[in-house]
Amino acid sequence: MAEYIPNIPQVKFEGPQSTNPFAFRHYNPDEVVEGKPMKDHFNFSAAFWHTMRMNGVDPFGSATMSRPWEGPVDDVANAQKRVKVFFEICQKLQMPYFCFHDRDVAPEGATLAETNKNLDEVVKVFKDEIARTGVKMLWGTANLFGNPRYMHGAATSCNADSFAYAAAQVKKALEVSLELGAKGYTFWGGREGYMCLWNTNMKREVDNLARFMHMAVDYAKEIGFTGQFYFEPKPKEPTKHQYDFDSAACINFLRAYGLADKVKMNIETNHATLAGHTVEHELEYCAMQGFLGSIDANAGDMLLGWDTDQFPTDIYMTVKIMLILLKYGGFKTGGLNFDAKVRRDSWTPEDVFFAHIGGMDTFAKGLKIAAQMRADGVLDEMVQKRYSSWDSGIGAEIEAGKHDFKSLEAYMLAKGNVEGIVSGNQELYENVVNRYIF
Ligand code: XUL
Ligand code: CO
Repeated sequence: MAEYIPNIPQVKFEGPQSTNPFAFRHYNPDEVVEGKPMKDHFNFSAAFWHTMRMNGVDPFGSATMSRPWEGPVDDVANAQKRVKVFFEICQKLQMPYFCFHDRDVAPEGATLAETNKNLDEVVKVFKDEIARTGVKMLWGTANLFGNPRYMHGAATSCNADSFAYAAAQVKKALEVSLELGAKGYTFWGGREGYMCLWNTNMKREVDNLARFMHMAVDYAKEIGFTGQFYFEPKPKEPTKHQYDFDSAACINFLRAYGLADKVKMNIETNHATLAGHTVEHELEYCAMQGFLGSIDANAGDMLLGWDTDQFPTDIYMTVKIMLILLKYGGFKTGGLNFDAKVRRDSWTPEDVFFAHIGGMDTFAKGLKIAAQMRADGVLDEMVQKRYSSWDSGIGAEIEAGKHDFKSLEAYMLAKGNVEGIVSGNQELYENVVNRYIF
């Protein structure tokens, strides 16, 4: 089969000593860690919207990216060719999964019917490429934010027609996800939020968002789509306040509206930091309540207050993520989707490869470090000791439900004061972690 980017080689594992920029130094897909091959710990996925559609436009300048395969017009034929290039990239990167929004992959037509027809034509190519390469769809989603019809939001719009159009779009996106064998479907709020509370009926908007998600869940059931639904939090951008602010807000929403058993969370690092959290905070919060579904792997820039969607290269971050994933038994349906883009001045196709290789390698090394830390059990032991007052005596009695305020007052009156307070040893913990990292 003819290659579209013949100058870029197949990326392979060459080991930590390799200096080949097109090789993995740590990501060795079949290497077994904690009883399963590395590749199954990650379920790495490429995001079509960034990998294939980001052209470098920003508010200050025009497109910069060189993408030699792109034709002069964005028609269906060009979109179909782009899909083939995408699968070549996935194959060369040993990327097992991909994700896309409906509008990433096919151009909009003059009517909804025409747009759906365009999508069908491109989906045919996806189907062939999936069969040819074995690269699979992690989750599908719909772009309910780009078109001006969604300027006030989609499911939370003040305009009922916008809601109806969005419903039609998600209906189609679910059918496509089913046809392509996607393992999930993600709701990201797009413009589901507000710019100004004066003009906003918050209750009506949030009620309608729940109504919308119920319709999606019901339709998935009707057509036999059994993929996992995910809700992806983001506190701000494009609106000043998104309703899916963070996992605590999202999980509360899912519980309040009867969606808790239908939808899990998709956590994105850069969204976590925009919310004033860390990704590990968000992951732990979801996981401890049984809502951890999938991860959008990227990183923000702490000096910039927006969603920079950079590739993850911070080993501390990947160690923390992998520790949580390992602790909770890993992904069931989700994966690590690189919702990340190269910088505007990293304009060559090669840069797309360097970016993904760096992300995959940083996670692979993070996994190995996390597994070693777990095998040695040092941190666990230290934390367990810190909480040991709960393992026997009064602590064990409280946790067994044997006490109330009156009995605890009696206990403290007899004892006089608190005993056994130990140091937090934060600096020691940090040194222990560093022992594994360098
Ligand atoms: C936007 C974002 C989206 C979702 C899918 O910030 O993260 O790309 O991941 O709609
Ligand atoms: Co995302």
